[in-house]
Amino acid sequence: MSFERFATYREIKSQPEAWAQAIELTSVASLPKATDYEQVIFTGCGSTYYLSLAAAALYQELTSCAARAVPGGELLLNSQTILTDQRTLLVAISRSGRTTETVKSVEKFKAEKRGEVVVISNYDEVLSRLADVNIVISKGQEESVAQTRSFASMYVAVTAFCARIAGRDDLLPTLSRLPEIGNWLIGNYESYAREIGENLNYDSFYFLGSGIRHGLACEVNLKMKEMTLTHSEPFHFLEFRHGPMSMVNEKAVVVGMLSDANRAHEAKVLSEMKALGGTVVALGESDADVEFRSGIPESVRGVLYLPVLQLMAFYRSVMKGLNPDRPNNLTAVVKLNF
Ligand code: F1P
Repeated sequence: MSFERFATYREIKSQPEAWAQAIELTSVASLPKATDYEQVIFTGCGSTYYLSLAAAALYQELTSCAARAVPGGELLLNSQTILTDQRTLLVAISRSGRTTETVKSVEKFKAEKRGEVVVISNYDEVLSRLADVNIVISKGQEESVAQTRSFASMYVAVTAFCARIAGRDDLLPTLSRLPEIGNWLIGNYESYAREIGENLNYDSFYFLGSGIRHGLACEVNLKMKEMTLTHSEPFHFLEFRHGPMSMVNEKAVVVGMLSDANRAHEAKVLSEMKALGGTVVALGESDADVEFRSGIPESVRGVLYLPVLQLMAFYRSVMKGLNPDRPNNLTAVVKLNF
């Protein structure tokens, strides 16, 4: 039976179209100026908190301005540990635009006149009504509870947002090549993703990513949990040696999201894990199990790590007889009575 019966499969495979819309919309949005703010906060929940982690790291790398990511629930209930009396730009990220913690934390931020709000979403919902700058990537909308196409579309929007606010419009033309490379990656590596995904001898997955890639490692870790109910954890590369590598054995898969800048240190970690019996899956621009061969600058090609790993989780889910569209215990939106 065709895998097309799953919304998750259709959404993963079609995501480059949503990336293109994200680039288009963010390239024309009127954005605030980084220098107008002493503090920049990114916020979201679950997948979109992990997206915020990736976004804050990229924002700081490109602008040299301090940026931080916090869960919506923390910004709502523990804002005294996050906000100062400094002028603050808040970037709120949410697929649905309806998650209670994210909406309520933005309402509170505005009521306290803390600064301006940028919203990046896939639905023009209540969160968008609170936005000073509202970016809605409708082609990222999805049926499946597990975020794949939506996450990637918002991540590409964040990438373009950070490049533009940093005054790096020179990076925008390279961004426009992402969709074609995404389609090539999916075509070229789907069988590889399926081979690893369908191998149920594996019982644990570790996702290693540092710098602007750490938030992405957290996200693919969540995909593996949500879709396959498998033990999975994200780590910064060098951190993995400080205890967690005790878990590596023949049943473990260690996924490395290699950078260019620190490749030697990162590849060393992976080679040590292979020596411990782990199966290594390395992704990077070149010399890797999954090679992007993109020619796109490292700071703006992070989305390329996602499709193959999303497919890996998808195939494992189906092999385990689960439904990737309806993860155990989860709903598409968490609504709370506050
Ligand atoms: C956030 C979220 C997702 C999670 C699940 C429930 O939604 O927590 O991260 O994977 O789908 O909703 P949103 O605010 O991004 O719509």
